[in-house]
Amino acid sequence: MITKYKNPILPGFYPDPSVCRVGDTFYMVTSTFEYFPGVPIFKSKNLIDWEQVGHCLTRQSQLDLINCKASGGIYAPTIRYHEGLFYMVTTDTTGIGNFYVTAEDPAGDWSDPIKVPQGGIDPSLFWDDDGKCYFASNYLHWNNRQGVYLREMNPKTGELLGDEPTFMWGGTGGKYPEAPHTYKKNNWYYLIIAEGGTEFTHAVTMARAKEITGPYEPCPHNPILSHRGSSLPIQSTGHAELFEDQNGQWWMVCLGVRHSQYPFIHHLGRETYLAPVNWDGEWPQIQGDFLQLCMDVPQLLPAPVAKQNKFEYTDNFADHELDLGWNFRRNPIPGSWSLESQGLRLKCLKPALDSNHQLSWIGRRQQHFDSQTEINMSFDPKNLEEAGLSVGMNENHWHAIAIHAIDGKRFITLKRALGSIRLEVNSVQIPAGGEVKLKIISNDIWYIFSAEIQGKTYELGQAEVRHIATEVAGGFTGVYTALYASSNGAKSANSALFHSFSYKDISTRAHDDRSIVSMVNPDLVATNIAL
Ligand code: 6LW
Repeated sequence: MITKYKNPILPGFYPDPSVCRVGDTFYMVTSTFEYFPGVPIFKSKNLIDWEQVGHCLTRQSQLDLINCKASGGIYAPTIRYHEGLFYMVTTDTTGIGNFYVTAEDPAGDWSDPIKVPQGGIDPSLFWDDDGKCYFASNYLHWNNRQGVYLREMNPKTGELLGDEPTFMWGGTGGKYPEAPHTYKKNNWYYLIIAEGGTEFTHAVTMARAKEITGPYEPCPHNPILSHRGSSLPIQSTGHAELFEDQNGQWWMVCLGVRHSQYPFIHHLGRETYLAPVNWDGEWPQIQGDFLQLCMDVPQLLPAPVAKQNKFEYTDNFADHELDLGWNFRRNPIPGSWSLESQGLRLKCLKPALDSNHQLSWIGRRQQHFDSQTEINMSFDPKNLEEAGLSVGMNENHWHAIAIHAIDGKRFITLKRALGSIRLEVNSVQIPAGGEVKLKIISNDIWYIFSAEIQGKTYELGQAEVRHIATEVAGGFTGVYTALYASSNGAKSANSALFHSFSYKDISTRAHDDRSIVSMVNPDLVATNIAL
């Protein structure tokens, strides 16, 4: 029987996935750049439904992002399990460089960072059968040879052994040979890497050797995965991890992006995709050669698959802890936010929404093209204070509905940042006091903004998705919708209270991942995944 599942398995900004398996449970981590806490960790029994169990970097002593610019901070992590301990190795590109943390329980707490004194990015660990542990990272410039470099490492201390790193492989000629992972199969050491850059020309290539130090011979059918030059709905596929399930079936996770418009843009971020992999004896092959939004699999793992996650979310902030899907941009200032009986309180801190300092800002990833975000909040602004709901890529590319004051009266304004341009698009006076509902509706081209107070709706206008997309804003991340409060540089003891947040998938068209199965072929609903 053919079973189907939907890609991406993690929609929205979840790039550079890495997976390890312990028994019948899979664990996955992804990159987080300037966002805190760093490196979410998910677990799954069936590879389709992933439950976030925590973050690997939850303390400022592990991750200091205070001066981190957009798309700095944490690059690609690798997760491994060895003799009772989980290891997560990554690079803090604006901090301590390559390091790893360990935990017995993946939900945490994770250890303080152990620095590894080898440069480059995309670090990876590999334990050989003789117990030796190896650290590999990619260097763009080392002895004039770009590629993956390997060194034996003491996993208790991070100390590197031997005189200098060994060059493993530089790929097939694409730029940025990176994202190395090493596996051992049938007495061969297989090295998988990404090359071509994380854009349209991204590709996954492989090589193998009889000794871990090489010489490595390339796979005769490289790249083993690339969507370059194709018109497939998923593009930029690369940065892959291979792993075997408990039944001997191999799988790949990798990043990819979904575009809209022409020329193409993407704003949801680099997402996590899954593909079954077959070995022709010698080399791995992606089933069907390419990643699809809806994949056929001979067999899914037997864990119950009730309903593939729609990634919708409602929060009344009634729990004592923040849901794991919320992120801060840079480390939050202690005491600047709190959960109270009536909701989430954010203090009006001096930094404005376009500041690259620590903000009073808390956001969640936009995960669908067609979405609706709604919040209820109370805020009584004075002077320069403002608070509201934003949707954006980084400090210089966002749209926001701001509640603020002019001459002691309360206003709502649709504001925008487009590079160095700041715009106030539409401003309306609203009654003083009372709860305000703010709403953002999106499709692949527009965001539409409105507010409601005392039963009256205020249409605030619309703004282009393109203006906050990666192709305009730059970087490696994806769009967040966020709650924020600021005093725009003035002294303030004021705060905003957010009572509720809701995010829904409202897709009605085939381009959106979560609707594609029922839109394209209603028969598929009858598979053993209840969609
Ligand atoms: C990451 C590199 C990459 O370190 O992008 O797409 C970089 N691949 O491997 C940032 O995510």
